[in-house]
Amino acid sequence: MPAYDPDPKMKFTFGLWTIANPGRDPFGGPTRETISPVDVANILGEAGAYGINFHDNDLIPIDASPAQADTIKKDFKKALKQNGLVVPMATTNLFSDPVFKDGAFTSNNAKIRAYAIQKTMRAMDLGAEFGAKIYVFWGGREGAESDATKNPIDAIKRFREAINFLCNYSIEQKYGYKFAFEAKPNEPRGHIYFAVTGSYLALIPTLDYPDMCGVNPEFAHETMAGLNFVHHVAQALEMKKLFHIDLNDQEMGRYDQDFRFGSVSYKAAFHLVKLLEDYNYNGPRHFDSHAYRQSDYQDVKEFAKGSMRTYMILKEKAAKWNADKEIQALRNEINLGDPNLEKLTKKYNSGNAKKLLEAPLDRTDLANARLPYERLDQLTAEVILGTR
Ligand code: GCO
Ligand code: MN
Ligand code: MN
Repeated sequence: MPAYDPDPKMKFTFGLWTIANPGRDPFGGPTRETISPVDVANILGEAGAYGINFHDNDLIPIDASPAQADTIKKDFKKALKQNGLVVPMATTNLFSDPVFKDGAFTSNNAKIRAYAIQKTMRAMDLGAEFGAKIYVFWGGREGAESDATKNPIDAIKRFREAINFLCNYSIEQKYGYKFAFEAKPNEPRGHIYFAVTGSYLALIPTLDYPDMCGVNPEFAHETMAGLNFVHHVAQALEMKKLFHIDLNDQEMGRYDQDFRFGSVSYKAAFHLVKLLEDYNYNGPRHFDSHAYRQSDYQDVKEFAKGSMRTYMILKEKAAKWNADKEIQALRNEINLGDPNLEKLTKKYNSGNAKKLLEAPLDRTDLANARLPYERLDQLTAEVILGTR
């Protein structure tokens, strides 16, 4: 029986904000006591994680004095070292403070937009101090409840301008950051701009430094909107734009639940892990999820261990699926090649077009090809359920 221990090569990370989440929700206050960044490092060290990510204010409270900030940083660095943890990603809190109530980079107020950029520059300095190489942008407050309040075209232009500015800052400071944009359809705003991962994939080629920029899709976010998360990740992977990923779980059509990875949709989680492993994704696998509000910190540690363990189990299942003779035979049966036709359609030229128009393709005949998808899906289910 394999141990399913977290493999450092998987780069399993958690957020300071996730492990230290005290169980607050919109209807009730904290159910767990407040813990420090050092406590989080100790929990994650014991759980066997690879790293910790943070927003600027997860580590340094927004109103901390420079002396307090120094002490916090010193203590946290020590705890990271003791627990063998790294900080691969950093980000900015551009959503909690009332100043961002109507957006940060897309605010209607030029001073607030400038403040958001300034706060991000400082947060980038902080991340770099801890060795972070990925910088996440989640525009939690970039949106609107009423389109009477903000021009959505201006919002796109303002967002682009801020990112171009910050790319230049990173380059000038030699931070070597890769930027990763995280989409979400709504919550906390009624509507958030750049609602799905594909929105950012479309924005990136319009930026000044498209090579520096990619995406950080989150399982819960496309799923909330009833979309297929795996397909969004596939598009990012195919475009070589998957710089980071937020793993969690979510029921469709609900609020942003941020459940433990693999706790709801085993099948979607399986296909996601299989996609990441088949295509050798080698960025961090970040769990952006929260333990149940009922849990104490001992149970939060179980939540962290469980997230990584489920990934390792599904990784093994994906390898089983790939090695399964019957599954592979079915895959060969349904993927019908035709070297001559494929050569014709690979590249357009008038000769190929003429040949294609003349090709004898009988639709009634073609429709008769067998597609035993019930069998294939059942075999997939059995691999996941452990009977194969
Ligand atoms: C959410 C978001 C956030 C971001 C985080 C990093 O669940 O609403 O995913 O957790 O990922 O703020 O930018
Ligand atoms: Mn989320
Ligand atoms: Mn997230």
